[in-house]
Amino acid sequence: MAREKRSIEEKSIWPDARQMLAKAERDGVETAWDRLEQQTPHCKFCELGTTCRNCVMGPCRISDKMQRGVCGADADVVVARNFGRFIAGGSAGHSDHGRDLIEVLEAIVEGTTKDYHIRDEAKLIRIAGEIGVETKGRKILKVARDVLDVFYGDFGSRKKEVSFMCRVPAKRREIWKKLGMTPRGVDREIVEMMHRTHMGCDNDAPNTLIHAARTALADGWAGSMIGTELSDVIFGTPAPKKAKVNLAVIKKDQVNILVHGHNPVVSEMIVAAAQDPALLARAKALGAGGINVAGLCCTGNEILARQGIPMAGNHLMTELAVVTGAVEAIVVDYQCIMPSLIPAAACYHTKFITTADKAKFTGAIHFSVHPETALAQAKEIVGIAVDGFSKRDPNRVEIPGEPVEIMTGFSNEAILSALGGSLTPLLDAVKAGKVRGFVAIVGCNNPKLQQDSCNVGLAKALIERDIMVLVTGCVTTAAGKAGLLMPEAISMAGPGLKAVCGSLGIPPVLHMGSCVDNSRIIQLCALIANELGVDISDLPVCASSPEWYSEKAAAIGLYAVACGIYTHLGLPPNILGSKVVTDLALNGLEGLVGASFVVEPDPLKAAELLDQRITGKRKALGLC
Ligand code: XCC
Ligand code: SF4
Repeated sequence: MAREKRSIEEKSIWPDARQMLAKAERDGVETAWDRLEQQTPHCKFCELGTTCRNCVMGPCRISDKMQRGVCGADADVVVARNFGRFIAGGSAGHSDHGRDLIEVLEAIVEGTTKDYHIRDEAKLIRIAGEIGVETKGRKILKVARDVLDVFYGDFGSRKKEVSFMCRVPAKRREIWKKLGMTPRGVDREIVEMMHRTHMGCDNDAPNTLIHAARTALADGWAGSMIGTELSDVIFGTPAPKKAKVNLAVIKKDQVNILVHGHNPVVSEMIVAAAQDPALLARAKALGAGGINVAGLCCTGNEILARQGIPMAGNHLMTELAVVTGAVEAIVVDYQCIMPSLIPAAACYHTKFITTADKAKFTGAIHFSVHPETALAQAKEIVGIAVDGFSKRDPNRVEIPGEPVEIMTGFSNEAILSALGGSLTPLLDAVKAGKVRGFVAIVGCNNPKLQQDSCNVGLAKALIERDIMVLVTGCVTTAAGKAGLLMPEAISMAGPGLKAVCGSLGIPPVLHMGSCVDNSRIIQLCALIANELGVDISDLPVCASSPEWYSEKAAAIGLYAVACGIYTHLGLPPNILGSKVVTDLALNGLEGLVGASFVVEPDPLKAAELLDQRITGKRKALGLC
């Protein structure tokens, strides 16, 4: 039986999405929601995680009737292997992104690029100090050379542990060591996961899952963390600033360029190129009032947090942004870019431009962007967008509503500086029960759920309970559109959180960046744990990904749990076909790493569960 057709109201909570969904229907543009209807019901075996395609004696499906694949693998082994590869995929995405930043830093050091610079030297020096690179009296480029060599080493297989293990609280390091969970090298853990899940290797589900956690930790404490830290070094560390969000940031009278994907390496260049006087003059000559760059998804988060570039939308808004009919070009790097954007763009005058050799799309205009030539290429790309303005059909343009104002830029450095340089005022507020705890709400949209209903519902329910919320990724846009990212949102918070945020002039929901920037959150947890002399699992801190869809979100969830952070998911991963794996995820991990997953689609029930967890942690710390 096919999934019931949902009304536009049931698809998304947002007026801008609803208006564009109606226009998409009129314009004949198919969206993710339409295709979900076609794809439903999904294959039950795949949903349960009990299909195996790891060799050609199969593919095999495991069920009560057929309890083993041709090789003899049972449901536990098959589910664990599939989940392990899922985690490897997510960890690979974040980490390969991190490596790209090392390569840009290398190009800076070697002088092969003039387009990128070290914008935050102080941060580079701080990082160097942490990872044991000599800084005293040395030129910044020499320090950078050594830092990037250490980071390249973190991807390899010669180390016993990745460099940023130096940030992990001692008790947590011990736990990982005992369990064989210490991440040694990014590529090594991912390769080992592929090896273990080949036929005839790791046939003990819990053992596979321990390695899955190690692979995820290599993402969190190396791949992603290197990505975040070097992005700050190269493009500047985010500081609080105001910006705007939703589809109305697309401007009727301007050339609109949307950047989509994850890495700031290209989007930062597009932002720079859009200020080029010659291109601006060309735009004016064609009757445009200017060149407007706005973000989508995580590369949007990167330039939003650092530069205050407006955010047009999150994952499920990407097709709908094109439906406005006012987008001259959509410029992408990699990850979370729906291939459906090619036919959607083709319905309008929108040019779809790819920039990464590892993420080409059939039918796109491709630029092989490299650090050596990035700005010149970005100017060429912006030029294509500008020229496209004359092809826009004004009769097909419809831009919904008004933009919403947000505050962004809460890096750990920014949070510390808002606190006057020390964590003490925040910890005092936690001890006094004014801020009862923290929940990081992260991740995506998933058309199986009403868009952003859970993301927003959970955030609101938590701040009401004096629990501060940290957001990254696609939850940012959701929180922003709901007005939660402004200091005025304290009116929706409980009395304690209201007082604390009010006196600091900050919102009760803080935007900490993109999905790789979840590394900021685990670093913050480590800082707090170290300050209190406890483990991360002792803190009144939880995580949640209410509307997740991607392999990367699963990797984030797993590294959060492995760090000792109780993690809520709005939808289960495809593991329910194995009792061993499911029990481990929901219960067994608690005994091993001091945290587990909990699955709950209802945001209010989820808030209650997270609140209970935080209450328990506060009690254990002797706080009321
Ligand atoms: Fe992708 Fe990062 Fe998910 Fe958004 S939140 S849909 S992973 S863009 Ni990362
Ligand atoms: Fe089937 Fe085993 Fe091959 Fe998987 S590895 S496809 S379960 S025979």
